[in-house]
Amino acid sequence: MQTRTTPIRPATSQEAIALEDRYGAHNYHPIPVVLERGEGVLVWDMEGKRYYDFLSAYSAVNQGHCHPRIVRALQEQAGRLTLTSRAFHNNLLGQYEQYITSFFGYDKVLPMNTGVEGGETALKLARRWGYRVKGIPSNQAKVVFARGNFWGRTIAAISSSSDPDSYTDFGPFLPGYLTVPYNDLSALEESFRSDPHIAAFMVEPIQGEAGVVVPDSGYLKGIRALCDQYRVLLIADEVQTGLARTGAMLACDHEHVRPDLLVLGKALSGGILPVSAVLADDDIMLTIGPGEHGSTYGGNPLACAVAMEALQVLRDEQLAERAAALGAVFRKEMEKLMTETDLITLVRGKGLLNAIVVNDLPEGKTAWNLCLGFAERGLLAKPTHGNIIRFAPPLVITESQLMECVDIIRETVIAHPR
Ligand code: IF1
Repeated sequence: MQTRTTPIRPATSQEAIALEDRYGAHNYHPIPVVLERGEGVLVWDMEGKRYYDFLSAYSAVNQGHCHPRIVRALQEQAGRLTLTSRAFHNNLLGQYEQYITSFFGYDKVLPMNTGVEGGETALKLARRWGYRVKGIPSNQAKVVFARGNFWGRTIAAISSSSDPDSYTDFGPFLPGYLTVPYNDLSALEESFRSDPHIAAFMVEPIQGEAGVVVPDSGYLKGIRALCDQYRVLLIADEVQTGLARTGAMLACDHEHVRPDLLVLGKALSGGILPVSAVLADDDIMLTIGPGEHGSTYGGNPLACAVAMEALQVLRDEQLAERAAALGAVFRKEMEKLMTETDLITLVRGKGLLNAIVVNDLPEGKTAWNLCLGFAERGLLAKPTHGNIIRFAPPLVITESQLMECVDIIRETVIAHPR
């Protein structure tokens, strides 16, 4: 007979970690902190210790943890109607679609849930457009990616990855992909000239997981020009860089570049539930007809209510402007710190998406140990590739809070044994 079990409620962080270790897949290696509450830029662990969140769930919490307006939108809708599937209409989907397409200036939106579903949707739209508009022979469409990309964990996503941790022993991989070095326009043009069947180039305006790699100014404009010249669609993966994070509503805005397909996710819901979206004009979007793509939760009324409020908060609280101003302050402070220690060899970023490169090998432990030190002093961050630490607080952070965090970073770095 099945023994009735009720959830075992851990009393301490240690007990919570033990439960995860025993009963959960080991597909992450988190900083050993167990969070149970969040508000704005602050989070608290199970023992009540307070931290500044300097990761923002990889830029999904740009509006701050549990933003009251977004939570209220969730609560009001959750008691009314949460999911209908797309077998029927719902009263919020059209309102949301009009709102988000006018917000970003596109004809239409295809609503999905996770960022990688957004990327896959953009890939399918680009291939469809390639066959039905550009006239690429059936099943011969290519898509170009930049090396160092990260757009999720599905087989289609890792098939474009240059990171062995992402793709090793998950093959065979998706065909029809070409890769070029990031931030290299001549290599990109070379790939466009090498194959007449290229449908699209998918790229992050700043490479997040690669370690906040900011390309030369003019790179995005150069991509746009090459895509126009060779009739290749530009897919901008703004899942991490979008929604005010880099000091503009979109990272593409810094160079006034309009992608053909715009992929959004993460902060599109303010970190409340998975919401993603692909925006495009009719000549691309209408290549997919009824019943040819979708998902159970895509465009659900709960997501629509939350996403509309999350977008409005970005505007009302001028979070892009804040990110631009405070990001400049943060990088200046990090550059000052760089003169006080040889532990940091580089500071880079845009807006409040920044990173420091630590003076150690990628397989070294310095970055990890610094993050443990930050946590002890009340700041949460995590290394990306080995020796790079990403700093990305919620965009609602105040200047005095930011300076408190700069002090925590400085204290930890200076105190670190050399
Ligand atoms: C994990 C990384 C960041 C993304 C970009 C699409 C997606 C992501 C530019 C897919 C997702 C997440 C995935 C998450 C950790 C985090 C991450 F470290 F994995 F690489 F942010 F840099 N495009 N990034 O950054 O969105 O399907 O996850 O909603 O997998 O651990 P998703």
